[in-house]
Amino acid sequence: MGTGSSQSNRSFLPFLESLHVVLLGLDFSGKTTILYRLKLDEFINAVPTFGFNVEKLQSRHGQSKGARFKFWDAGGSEKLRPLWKSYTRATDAIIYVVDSSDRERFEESKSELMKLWRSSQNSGVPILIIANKQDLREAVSLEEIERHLSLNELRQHNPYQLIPACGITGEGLVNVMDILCEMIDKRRSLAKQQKKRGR
Ligand SMILES: Nc1nc2c(ncn2[C@@H]2O[C@H](COP(=O)(O)OP(=O)(O)OP(=O)(O)O)[C@@H](O)[C@H]2O)c(=O)[nH]1
Ligand SMILES: [Mg+2]
Repeated sequence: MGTGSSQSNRSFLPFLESLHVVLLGLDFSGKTTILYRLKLDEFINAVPTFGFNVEKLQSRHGQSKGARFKFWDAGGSEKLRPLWKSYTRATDAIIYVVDSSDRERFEESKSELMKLWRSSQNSGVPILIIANKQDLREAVSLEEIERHLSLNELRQHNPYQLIPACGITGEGLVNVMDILCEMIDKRRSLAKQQKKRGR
């Protein structure tokens, strides 16, 4: 939980099924740019998403090598946000993208993130927060993002990690699939233990 990237030395056997991941965040935060950077390892000049993009991805390196994912990238404009609920139903993880340079909308971004963690269907779902656009001069630090989004409150509801990134160059995104696998694996192990104890 908290900031930082994957520290574990453990190697993940690829999950048998394809993992369901949803990319959410305000419009213009960089979700679609990140999706295609992860899939193609190149910069795609994205246009605003009216609806959603769905892509199959496979981890090519690290502890998660071989793991398969289905990424749902939902449009973030205000009109489309009510649809986010339908993408997060039974998701394995959420990636929440924040434009680190958009100070004027931190409050709005926090409020959308809060709705996610307050929704019972997202209870315990791991959230990877990407502080995107770190290449911009106006970008704020991770500590500031943590404060502006009240991540100390999120900690009480969902496991999360916060990482800095640049969707244009791909900097910071190399470990994304490792981090997702580690968080998903942790959640499943915890659920198994709780089930055992309940017997
Ligand atoms: N400088 C900079 N620009 C970025 C970065 N990531 C994305 N962008 C730009 O930000 C703009 C919005 O990116 P999108 O990927 O379309 O954003 P989105 O979150 O998918 O937006 P919606 O589909 O409207 O929800 C584009 O012009 C991208 O090129 C980044 O890390 N740095
Ligand atoms: Mg988009």
